[in-house]
Amino acid sequence: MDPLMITVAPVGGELDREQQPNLPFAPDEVAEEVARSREAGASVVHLHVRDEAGAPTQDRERFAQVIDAVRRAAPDVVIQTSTGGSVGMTEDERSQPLDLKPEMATLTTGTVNFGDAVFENPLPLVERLFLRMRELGIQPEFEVFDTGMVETARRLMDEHDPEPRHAHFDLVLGVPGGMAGTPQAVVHMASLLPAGATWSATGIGRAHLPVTLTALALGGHVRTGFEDTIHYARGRLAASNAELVARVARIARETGREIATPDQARAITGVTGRSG
Ligand code: KMH
Ligand code: ZN
Repeated sequence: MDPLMITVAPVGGELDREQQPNLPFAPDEVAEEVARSREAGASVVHLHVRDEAGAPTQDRERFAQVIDAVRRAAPDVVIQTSTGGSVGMTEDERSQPLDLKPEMATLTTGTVNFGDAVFENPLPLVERLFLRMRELGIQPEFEVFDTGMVETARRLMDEHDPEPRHAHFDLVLGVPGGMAGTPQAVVHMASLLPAGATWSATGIGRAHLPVTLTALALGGHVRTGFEDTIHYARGRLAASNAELVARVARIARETGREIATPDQARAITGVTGRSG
């Protein structure tokens, strides 16, 4: 089994401080959460950013500030920027952080209901984001919320990659409107991935632990953090992102699984070089 890659998603694009008072907004706050998560075992950070008022933004300059701060606080962590942003953002808004050439970026390969909203990812938009990532040497993490999104990722690679390339997926399960966050759903999704692909899993809200534990049992990787769950346990908010990361690392070590370093995470996911 590969060592366990833990991705921390410390900010998210949808939450506010009424839901989670410790949500980091300012660049230094985000950087501190990433550094503590890195110490606790995270090797990758999935980044969203907020403006001065704490509102979600995909602004390029704001991303540059946050990435700078993260680089100072946790120099070796793999930085993965979001292209999903928040529901309702335009393609132009969402694609801005790609200009900074992060090592990785997320790419959701289809549209999904997202609570009462719709996370819109029409195929032409997905294809444009994919091609831009290929052009800039950014490794996509395919965020798949249902089985059709796996097929679309496969099709994009088949159509556009002259040579087979490594594919890395994140199974995002438990979003209201998407696939259920059950062990059975993790097993089924993992069974559909292209041969040789690597994957992590993200359980949203109350699906967090069932999805996390199933991913660990199957030898997959794990994402955690406030974006995915604001709670540590039922009725108890998580104190920090690092607390959530530390729990995953602890369970993994208890079961004999090593924790990946950032360079091991680069090798696992097919990141080819540090550029961002
Ligand atoms: N905020 C969600 C609608 C991503 O970062 O690529 C989209 C999301 C996925 O968080
Ligand atoms: Zn995200």
